[in-house]
Amino acid sequence: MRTQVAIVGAGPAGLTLARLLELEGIATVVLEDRSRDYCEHRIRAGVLEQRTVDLLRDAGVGARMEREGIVHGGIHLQFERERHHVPMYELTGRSIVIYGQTEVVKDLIAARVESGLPLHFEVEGVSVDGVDTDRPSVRFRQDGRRQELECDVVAGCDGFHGVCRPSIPDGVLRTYEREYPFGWLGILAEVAPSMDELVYTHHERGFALLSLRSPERSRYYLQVAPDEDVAGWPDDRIWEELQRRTELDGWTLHEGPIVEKGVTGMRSFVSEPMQHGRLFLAGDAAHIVPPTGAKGLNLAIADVRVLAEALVTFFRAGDETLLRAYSRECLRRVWRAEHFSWWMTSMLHRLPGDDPFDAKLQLSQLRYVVSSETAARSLAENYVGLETV
Ligand code: FAS
Ligand code: PHB
Repeated sequence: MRTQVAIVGAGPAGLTLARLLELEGIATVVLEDRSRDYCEHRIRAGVLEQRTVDLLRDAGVGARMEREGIVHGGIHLQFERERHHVPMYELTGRSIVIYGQTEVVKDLIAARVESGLPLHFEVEGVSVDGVDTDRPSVRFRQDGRRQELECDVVAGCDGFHGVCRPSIPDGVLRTYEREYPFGWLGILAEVAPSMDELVYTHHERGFALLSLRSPERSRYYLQVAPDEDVAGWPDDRIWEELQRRTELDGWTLHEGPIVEKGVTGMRSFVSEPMQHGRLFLAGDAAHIVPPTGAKGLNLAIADVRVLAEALVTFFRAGDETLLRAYSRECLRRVWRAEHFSWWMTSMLHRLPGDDPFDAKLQLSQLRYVVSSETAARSLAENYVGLETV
């Protein structure tokens, strides 16, 4: 087998890169170790920046997103039993769109299948070789048969636990990491959302987030211990805790059947550089952010926007200038998102030790954000996504 770009991973990064290169006539093969059903139903992100929405629409995969996506012009911050609106559209001229990552992945897979281009699910034993040469290759097994995919470039879009980053020789990468002493218990409930826009809540019992997936389906989160056992959280306990953390005079949190629940840990992580020889890392394969800033998915798309442009120049004109600058170009945006995600996380979560000084600082920061247009605009422009960084 031979192609121009071997893409490892069929998440948002890999599938979007495949689509962008398809539109430029560059040959790709996508290799994914899980099933199509798994990829299309793994519940993750829910917030798309305007830049992401524009890219997906311009790439011809945004029709259903335009129909079903829900446009929001702001978010709410709640603390000390007060709920304050941050009018992001008013402050920045940009909105966000609520459209689940599962739906983005379904749309991208459907487009790939419709184009009839190679997308192999349930491959096994993927390994990357020869990235220090100009003829790298990816080995894998499918249906028990060993295969070797020769290519010019490998795109490592295989997430935090993938094989591409570890295939870079020791001593090349510098990593930066912070694990948080808490995680999120997320639920998907068959009940209409009880709020018009997302509500981020600071509470002495812990953080809570009220989000949604559609007018009929709510997506809510509770701060829990990083190793919390979801078995200890029957539905009535989840609703009781959500009620306590988000209570507000004159407002009701409506309950309904919980159809999915799970606990996810939180970390900040960056691996530099995001490239080595003919291997280029994109998305969670290179960096992780705590989901408080709703950046993970958007950052993955931002990476492959840069990578696609660099690969087009390389294959069209044999010019490697943009490819050599790929990591430097991406890392400015990555670190801006890392800082913003850390800042939102530190401001809103109950910190270990319950130091009253920490809580006072958090409340002062929140009060400042909702009372100063300058502070609110700073939060808003980071949240909706910066055009330039
Ligand atoms: P992904 O991890 O999505 O995709 C990588 C793909 O590579 C996967 O399909 C995987 O199966 C495949 N793969 C891995 N190893 C492979 C191998 N050896 N061979 C072939 N394929 C391989 N972000 C937000 O903005 N908001 C959120 O609320 C949010 N919640 C999250 C919850 C969880 C549990 C997790 C893990 C992440 C969450 N994120 C959230 C972040 C998430 O949305 C990521 O940023 C986003 O999926 C990044 O996309 P990719 O880089 O494509 O990586
Ligand atoms: C979600 O809807 O899943 C979501 C929204 C905002 C976040 C994180 C997750 O910051």
